[in-house]
Amino acid sequence: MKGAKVLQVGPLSERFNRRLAEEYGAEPYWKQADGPAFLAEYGGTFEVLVTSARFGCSPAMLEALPSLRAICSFGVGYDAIPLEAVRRRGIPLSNTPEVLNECVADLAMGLLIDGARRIAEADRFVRAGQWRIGNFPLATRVSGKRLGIVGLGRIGQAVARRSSGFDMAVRYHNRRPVDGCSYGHEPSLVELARWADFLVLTCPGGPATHHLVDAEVLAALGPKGLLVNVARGSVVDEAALVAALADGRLGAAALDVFEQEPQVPAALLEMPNVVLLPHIGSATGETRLQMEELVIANLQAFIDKGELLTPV
Ligand code: 8YV
Repeated sequence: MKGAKVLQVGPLSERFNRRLAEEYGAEPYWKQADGPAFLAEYGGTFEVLVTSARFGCSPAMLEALPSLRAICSFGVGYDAIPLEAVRRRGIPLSNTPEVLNECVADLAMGLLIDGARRIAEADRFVRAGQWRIGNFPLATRVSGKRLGIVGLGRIGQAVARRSSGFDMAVRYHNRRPVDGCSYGHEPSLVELARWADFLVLTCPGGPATHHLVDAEVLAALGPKGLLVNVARGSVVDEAALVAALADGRLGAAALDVFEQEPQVPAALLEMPNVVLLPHIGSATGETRLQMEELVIANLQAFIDKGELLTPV
């Protein structure tokens, strides 16, 4: 595998782009003026693809890489990679699990507190000089409330751990109960939403969870409920979310992810009871560095031993 030809789909940090180019000779796909023509000419030479949760790999790109032997992706989610075709061709795929759990869970709690206590809205209130005119309206208590978690995986469990500091009751919705888990498993997402004050989404994206949170779930969460999404925009029916917020069937939403990033529905921009973030769950200097190191460790392990370190 020495000198494996590496193709990098999209730009990551400047530091990481440089490292991949200098140490692995990675070819920057995004810099090609005509991507498909480039793949038609050179696609057959690449053996390893470096990509990310954001850039993924289109089915057409996969097809244009007939010599591909491994994919190393930056990020934990791999819903932007055509998994079935990858598996069919026996191409191993690595992601960057674990290292981002704490930062994504921290952000979920931040969004939850912001959504309930209206922190960003109160900040806008002060900046607009409105404090001199009157008091900011009352918000919603965080401590002691009911937290519903959709997808109690590694990140969901990190959110649950944090919530104990706020004396919250926790229940979760997964397809199957998690072994040895003391939180209550709720097989019906609608029932979980009905029970919860705050519903936090930490499940994977992809076809299995597409529009899992629909109009019925949002109505069950209710006019006092708060939806927090740090998972994928695709998990929520965004049109139904906008409608539920617009007519008060849902209380509030705090969102780090959207269906068509970086597009955010215009209606949400106008709503005071909505917190909007630009997909920054894992975006801290510390975590992004660890994610880069884990991509490199996978790449190097594949070059040295033909095996990935954290295959999915
Ligand atoms: C991305 C993410 O890695 O890990 C994931 O699944 O969504 C993020 O951490 C980041 O946006 C780069 O694609």
